[in-house]
Amino acid sequence: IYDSLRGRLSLNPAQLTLSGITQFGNELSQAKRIVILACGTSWHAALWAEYIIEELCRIQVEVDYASEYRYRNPIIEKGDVIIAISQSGETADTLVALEKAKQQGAIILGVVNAVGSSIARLSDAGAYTHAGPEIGVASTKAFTAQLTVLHLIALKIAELKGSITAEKFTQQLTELAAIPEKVQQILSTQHEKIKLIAKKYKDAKDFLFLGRGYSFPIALEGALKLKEISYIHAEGYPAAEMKHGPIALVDEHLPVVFIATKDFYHEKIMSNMQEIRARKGQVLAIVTEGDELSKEIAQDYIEIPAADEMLSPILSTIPLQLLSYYIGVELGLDVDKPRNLAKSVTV
Ligand code: F1P
Repeated sequence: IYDSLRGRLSLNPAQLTLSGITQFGNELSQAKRIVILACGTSWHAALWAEYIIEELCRIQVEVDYASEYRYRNPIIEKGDVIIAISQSGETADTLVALEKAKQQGAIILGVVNAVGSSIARLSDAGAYTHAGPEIGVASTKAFTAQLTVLHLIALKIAELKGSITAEKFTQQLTELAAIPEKVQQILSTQHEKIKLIAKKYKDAKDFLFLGRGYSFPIALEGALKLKEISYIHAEGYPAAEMKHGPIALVDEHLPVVFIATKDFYHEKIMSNMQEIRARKGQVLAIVTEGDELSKEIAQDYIEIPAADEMLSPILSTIPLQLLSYYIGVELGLDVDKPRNLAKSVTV
């Protein structure tokens, strides 16, 4: 993960060429709407990109499961741009959805890992994530690479559109360039702790993952990784939705994983954690280093370095992936080849 991120980050804004994207610079900067299509983990990257593109570029974004899009009668209008996200580049649902959008005249930009794959070939242009092959079936480093590349694309569109200042552009690139070092820090300082936490929670039958704003898609991804690798039932929700139903699930047997890093929503997340504690749920929180208050509320916590609130989700993903991995190992499962899952779903 570290190398894949480090390889392509530069502090020099002039080097943010993204030629595949700039080729359609006019279409993108004038787009009325961007529709992002993907499945599984890639769909979570799409959801995160919705928040980032709307924030930085002020363009309306719609995110859809390719597996649904292909079966409905979607509306594509002149001025819409489609972004397809796929690790394998071979996911049949995504391919069929893109063929459908293409027939309606949409421009397709691919954010794909596998060079020369079917989705890459079908796309008019795009940006490869170049994360290297995933060794296991479940998407992990491809996901953090997707977030990185989608952030770069959002910055490029924002630059072309003039929707952010030069200072903001440079600040975001600088923050992004600092991410690999912080990932490395998490890997070297939190590893052992995550193993112990995995041992403690391995027998839980259900998990809830909660996050707000930019961290909400990460809560969904944390839950999916646990299902895929450890076969434990898990649900991800926006933390604010908890009171609209999922709170009924909370008792002393339910671990609730919070992405509780310091951001705009932090106060609210802390009160959500207290609500869970008050109902005897077990709180495991991903917190920003040195955030003593959050550490006090949670029974267990994993610390990650402070980062820009848009980019901190890249960091919180790492401990969640490790948590699923170590729970799977504790349960004696083959974490690289989970049952029933295929590396690329081609049917
Ligand atoms: C989509 C996906 C993966 C998942 C599994 C099945 O793949 O749902 O996210 O981990 O491998 O396929 P892709 O289109 O990103 O290759």
